[in-house]
Amino acid sequence: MLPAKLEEIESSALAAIEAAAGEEAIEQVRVEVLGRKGALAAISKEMGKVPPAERAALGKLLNRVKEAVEGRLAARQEEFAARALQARLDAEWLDLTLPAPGVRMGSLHPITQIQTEIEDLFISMGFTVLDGPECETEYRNFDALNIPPHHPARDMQDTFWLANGHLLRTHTSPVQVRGMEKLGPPLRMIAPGRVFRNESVDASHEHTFYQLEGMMVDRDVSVAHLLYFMKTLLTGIFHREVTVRLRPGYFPFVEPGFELDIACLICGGGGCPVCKQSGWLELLPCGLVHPNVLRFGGIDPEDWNGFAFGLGLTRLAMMKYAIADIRLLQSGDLRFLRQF
Ligand code: 2NL
Repeated sequence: MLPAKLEEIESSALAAIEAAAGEEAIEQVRVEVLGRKGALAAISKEMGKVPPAERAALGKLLNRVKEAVEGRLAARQEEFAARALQARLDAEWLDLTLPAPGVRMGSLHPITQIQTEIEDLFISMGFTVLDGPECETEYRNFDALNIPPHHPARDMQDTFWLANGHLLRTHTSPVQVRGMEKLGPPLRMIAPGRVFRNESVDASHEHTFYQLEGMMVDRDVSVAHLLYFMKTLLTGIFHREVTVRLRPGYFPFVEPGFELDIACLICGGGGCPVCKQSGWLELLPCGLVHPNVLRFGGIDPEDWNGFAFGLGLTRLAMMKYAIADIRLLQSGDLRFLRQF
């Protein structure tokens, strides 16, 4: 009778182990079958009543059942442990060959790119790159440039005046005035930087924009020198030969003064909306430095003369990259900036 009971315990224990859904269910089977008050312990207690002749065989059977159940328990336990490990591996799986997410290379602002390119070109021709304050005196921004006291540029409408009587520079010319004072003749310098005009902002006007001015002072500088450097500058900017024309232009700080136009880059001179059908783009005001300006800079115009020019970096960036709205350049909008 006991052997049959043992067989019954074994088969129901093995069935329970197979059916167990997890480690807890298995532990329950272990307690019920192998535990101190379990089914096999109960059988052991009854061993005393078994006739001695059958006792050895029964003991053997008991051990076999015990080992069989223990063996299956251990195997199932391992299976559950392996399954749990696999689930964790699946959950934590990483493809280490993927590029790291969210890492994006930054880039220089389009105006900075153009500025750096032009700086490198002038450095290669012996020019010094100068920097100066954005807040300037009326003297350096206007008087020293031969701009008369009642010139419209000095008007409240055009200039940001500060409470202390100083102003936000309206061009980078004051940096060049400082350059003349500091370097003395002969000199070659450029002054790139941020300038300010008191203007209503729209798609083509900003109160803040970028300019690059340049000047060379030496003995017997002529319009031929000016033209040579301007053509070299334009070839450097556009990476090709450009056709230029000079028109007279008036600026108080140069005499003679010129407007340098280039043949339209879009239509090549035939006429299109970009050049307003004229075939020409106004690009580079320039001229020979006015003797008064040299004098204000501490340079004797009897011994020295020079040329100067002003280049709108903001306008150049808009032309180069076909940017329709000037406000994009200072918007900080990453959708715009990531294109460069
Ligand atoms: C402009 C102005 C020009 C200059 C700027 C200059 C500076 C000194 C002396 C003489 Cl210190 N000239 N600068 C010369 C010619 C034209 O352009 O508003 N350009 C966008």
